[in-house]
Amino acid sequence: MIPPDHPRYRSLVTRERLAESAKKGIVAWEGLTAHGRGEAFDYLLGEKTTPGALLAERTAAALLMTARHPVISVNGNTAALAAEEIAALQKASGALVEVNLFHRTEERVRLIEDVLTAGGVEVFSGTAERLLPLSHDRAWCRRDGVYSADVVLVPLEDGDRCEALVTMGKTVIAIDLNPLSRTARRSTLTIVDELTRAVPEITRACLELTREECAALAGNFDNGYLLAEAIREMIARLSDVLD
Ligand code: PTJ
Repeated sequence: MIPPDHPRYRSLVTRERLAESAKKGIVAWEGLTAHGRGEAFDYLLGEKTTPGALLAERTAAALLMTARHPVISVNGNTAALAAEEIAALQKASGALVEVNLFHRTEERVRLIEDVLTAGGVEVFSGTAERLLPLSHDRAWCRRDGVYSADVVLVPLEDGDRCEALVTMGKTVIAIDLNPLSRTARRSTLTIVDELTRAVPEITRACLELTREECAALAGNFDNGYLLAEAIREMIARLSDVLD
């Protein structure tokens, strides 16, 4: 039992949720270490959405709203932490939601689809094929899903698939607390924020932005600047601690 008055209550509950999901086979064991890495970077951000992240989230909404065929690609960590938030984003943006895993087994795909469905997501679950130019199992996707998408949102991604998707001409939006990761650097747009803060902000922006605002944001962003802003936030926070 985690007492609600514990100063790290939210963080401890999240860990507990991930550990339980790992025991059920929803989250890969490796997903626990990925979460720990994310938490460390979130400390450096002060565990809050920075102005640069908010701009990236509004830009992500604009890209999803102006897309021909937007797809949200979901893995184990994302399903365990944010199934309901993904359902709300799907409703606001009209994007397809597809499960794509790094540590892929048919059983995990089914378990994760069930978690998403229970959270209110309409899962796109046609037959997967090995369609992406990758030697690992993230190559598996659906022909009418990620494969034919023009914009793909990839929370907690690996750099290889980002690169492959970008090479295929797709706009790739990553959510990654580590602004130095290959994923962050290879994506078209990177949101340096925690998943469960980022997704509701994207949803809010999908519901609020006008058509003109979407066009302006989607047509004019600089990922290098957004990544530099995230690093500047971390440096500023570290400097404050030293002062
Ligand atoms: O479910 P699977 O089989 O597809 O596997 C998923 C994992 C996460 C294990 C797989 O994609 C993986 O190995 O990811 P990486 O390469 O460790 O990258 C995960 C990135 O996400 C790291 O850079 C973390 O900093 C970041 N991250 C972790 N938790 C969060 C996060 N970013 C935002 N919000 C989080 N909650």
